[in-house]
Amino acid sequence: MMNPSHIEHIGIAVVNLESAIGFYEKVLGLKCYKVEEVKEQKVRTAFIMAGQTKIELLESTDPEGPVGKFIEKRGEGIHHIAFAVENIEEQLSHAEAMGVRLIDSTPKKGAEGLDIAFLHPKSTSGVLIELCEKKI
Ligand code: CMX
Repeated sequence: MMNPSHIEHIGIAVVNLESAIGFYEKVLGLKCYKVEEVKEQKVRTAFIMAGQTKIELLESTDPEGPVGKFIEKRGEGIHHIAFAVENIEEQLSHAEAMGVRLIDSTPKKGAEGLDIAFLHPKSTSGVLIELCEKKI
């Protein structure tokens, strides 16, 4: 079993990072604590904490990247849910053995230094799921 300890973040695809940050800061009164580009994923990300829950805003840096294609097909909105796990490589093997289609068979480096890997939404009732692990 994967037994995730918590939802690490909720990813939201946006067209314009600065204007989306404006909504969260000026309307909701939350604070964006970091903006980071993740070149490998072709996104710029902004992080906001709402209590213990992290929101990751995602702006595409390339129309052919995953978030660019998502926005073109579906528009802005919730893009993925990320679960914090331990031993991410073992969790990927477990998921594959359970018949889940993996997007990443080995972890990649994501924002905030996390090791990340995605499960395909066609195997997960339509929700793109990210596994992530903070390795020390
Ligand atoms: N949530 C739910 N469904 C999604 C989806 C998402 N985020 N993205 C695509 N899909 C759906 C598509 O709508 C499509 O469904 P239909 O066939 O019913 O139309 C299906 O999945 C497959 O789509 P596709 O067009 O064949 O494939 P794409 O080229 O759109 O790629 C995916 C889809 C999920 C494989 C790709 O987006 C991917 O590799 N994602 C993982 C990486 C990523 O999202 N990185 C950005 C975040 C990085 C970070 O958090 O740091």
